[in-house]
Order: sequence, then C-alpha cells, then structure tokens
Amino acid sequence: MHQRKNRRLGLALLGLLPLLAVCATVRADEVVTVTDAWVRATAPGQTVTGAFLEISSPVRVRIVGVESEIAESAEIHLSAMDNGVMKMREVEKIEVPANQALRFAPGGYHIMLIDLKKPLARGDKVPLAIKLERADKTRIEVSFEATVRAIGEEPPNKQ
Ligand SMILES: [Cu+2]
Repeated sequence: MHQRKNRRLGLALLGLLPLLAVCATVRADEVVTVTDAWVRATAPGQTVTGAFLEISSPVRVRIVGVESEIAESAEIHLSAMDNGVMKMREVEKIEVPANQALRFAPGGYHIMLIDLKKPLARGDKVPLAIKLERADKTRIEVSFEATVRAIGEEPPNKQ
C-alpha cells in the first residue's frame, strides 16, 4: 500500500520537474488569484445560497475545501442536467490546471453556503476562503471577499 502510494507520488513529482525548473521561485499561495467573486442575495427566509467566482493559478492546485464565517457550513457543488432536471451534488475536490482559469458559475460549480447566519442583501460583502492542496500535498488557503448581487443582477454568462 505504502509502496504504491510512493510510486504514484514519484511519478507526479517527475511530471512536475520541467515546471519546477521554469518557476522554482513561484509559490502557489502568492499567485493563486480569485476574481469576479459574488454571492446571490437571499429571499426572506432563505438560509442557503450560492457563491461564484473565477480562480486561476500558475501551478496546478486542487481545491479541497471552502469556508465562510457567515454560514454554518460550506460545500463545493456541481450543478448538472439530469434527465431534463437541474440537480446538484457535492464535489470533494476540483483540479485547477496551471494557467487555465476555472469558473464557478450558475449551472456549474458553485460554493454552497448552508445555514446562513444572516440574510444577504445586495452590496453586502461576504468573506470566503478556499482551501487548496499543492502537488506536493502541502495546503494553502486563499481568503477573499465576495459582493452580494441581487437576483436578476447576475453577470452575463461569459461562455
Ligand atoms: Cu449547491
């Protein structure tokens, strides 16, 4: 079991060698960027909502968790059509490829904020954190603020 793991890790590291040679001084936590972060406003009585953003990194990282102090819990979700019905499911991790922005958008990946501690109105700022794992398994966290947008005021879909 252990040996198998080590071999896989060895292969992963070999794959990284050319990249390390090019950017040996780049540290993922200094350069992972989150842009266009926004949260959908809540309707009266609503205790869950979604957060959306774009994340990019010059080195491959893996999203392994999300957090916000305004919610009891937060999960990474993926929405998808299933027999004509939009459904969402929890995703444990997402790979963010090097130099290729990954978009969280309505109808796709989103951060689900569950059991909100207060209602969210247009213009509110929501603190969020994304936990990331580097190729060498060390972890970093990116913290940022998302702006609450009113329903119907969502940014146009870029795709
Ligand atoms: Cu969801």
